[in-house]
Amino acid sequence: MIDNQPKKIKAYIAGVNLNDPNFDYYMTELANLTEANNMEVVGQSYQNAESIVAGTYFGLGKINEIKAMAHGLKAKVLVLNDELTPVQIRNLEKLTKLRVIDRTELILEIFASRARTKQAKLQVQLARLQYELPRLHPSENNLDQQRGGGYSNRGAGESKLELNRRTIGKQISAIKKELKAVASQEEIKSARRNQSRIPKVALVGYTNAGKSTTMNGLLKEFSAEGTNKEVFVKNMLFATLDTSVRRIDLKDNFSFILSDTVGFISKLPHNLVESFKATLQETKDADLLINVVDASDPNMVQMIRTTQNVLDEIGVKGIPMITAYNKADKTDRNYPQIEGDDILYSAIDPKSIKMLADLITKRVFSNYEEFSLLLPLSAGKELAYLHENAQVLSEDYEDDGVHLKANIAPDDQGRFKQYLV
Ligand SMILES: Nc1nc2c(ncn2[C@@H]2O[C@H](COP(=O)(O)OP(=O)(O)OP(=O)(O)O)[C@@H](O)[C@H]2O)c(=O)[nH]1
Ligand SMILES: [Mg+2]
Repeated sequence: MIDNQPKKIKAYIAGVNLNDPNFDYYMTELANLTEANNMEVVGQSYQNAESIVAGTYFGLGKINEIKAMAHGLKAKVLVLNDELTPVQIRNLEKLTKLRVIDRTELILEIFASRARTKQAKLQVQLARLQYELPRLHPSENNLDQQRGGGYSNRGAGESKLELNRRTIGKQISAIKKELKAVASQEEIKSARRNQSRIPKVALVGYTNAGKSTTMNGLLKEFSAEGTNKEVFVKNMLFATLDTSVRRIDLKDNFSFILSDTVGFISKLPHNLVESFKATLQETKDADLLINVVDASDPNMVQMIRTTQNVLDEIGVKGIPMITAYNKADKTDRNYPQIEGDDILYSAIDPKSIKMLADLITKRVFSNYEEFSLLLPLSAGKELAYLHENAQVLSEDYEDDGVHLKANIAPDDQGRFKQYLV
């Protein structure tokens, strides 16, 4: 059989451990990220140290060791666990004769290869340019030739550098402008959603945990549009880079708005988080977060911590949260089951999805209260509002008006005071 697959570039991964208890976990993530970027991890090593060596990241002895190991394993690329300074990258490339990629560039490359929509593409491009800007160097002749090479005399190099900086600067402001235009359309849509009382629930969590699968499960069970509105699911890191928003109609007239968004990983580059602000807005506006966790992953606890750290970084505070332990079918535990405020479930199991929906209902509508109302027949607008924004339990048209029983959100209760019976 002829193997048509292009050969994967071999990569050696390495990092400096500054006595960090999570170091091994970060290296596992780094290996997964490297594979996600279509490279093959052929070996790895690390150095324990009190501090990073300013000019070269590792000490010289370690660099020589890595060079020998990596070349022995036919690696072409050295992937490092932290964001490095431009000087460190350049020096390491000279000393190891390998292409050096730091963690930030690796994540940016994966995002770039996954971006499909205009907004995602612009956001990734913006983060990339912002990463590159301080990394331009006088020895570089043009933007395509980012590193190494170039023996131009200093004066000429510097003016070229200024030109490159200006070009990138201009590109950055052009992209920001375009993003603003895209974002303002999104804002109009989200403002409309925010006006309505329908609760907003956001799926969040570590990448590949099963957020999109959970959304599809809920759509299948509870949406009139059903499978037409399904979102993209794949067993890979960062399958989702956009936010999808869907309406879920539960039984008994309960509805909520559900959003699915980009997944998280440790040490997400700050630039990337910044440029994905618009995408993450839906999470900040939510009434309830569902933190989807892969319960079959041995690093589950660190993944939960990672999600919490990213939520802190994007400024999501004080929103109630359900922790949803997914992929229970890959564990030996009984599911679905409610565990305190949380749930153990499988997103591909209808019974699990129904239990998750019940839990969401309980949490989201817990502060709703039941009222008996009598509305005059002329109050058509108020009636329509109740149907849209409250849970109408019963409705009888009689001579004196419309007799209603409804569960009403706290913010709406004042509005219907005059109709109480
Ligand atoms: N066995 C099993 N597989 C699941 C379950 N839920 C999701 N998966 C699989 O896990 C992989 C990732 O699922 P997604 O729903 O794309 O995960 P995500 O959290 O949206 O991931 P990103 O968008 O990449 O951050 C896919 O291959 C799914 O089929 C589950 O309950 N059981
Ligand atoms: Mg997804």
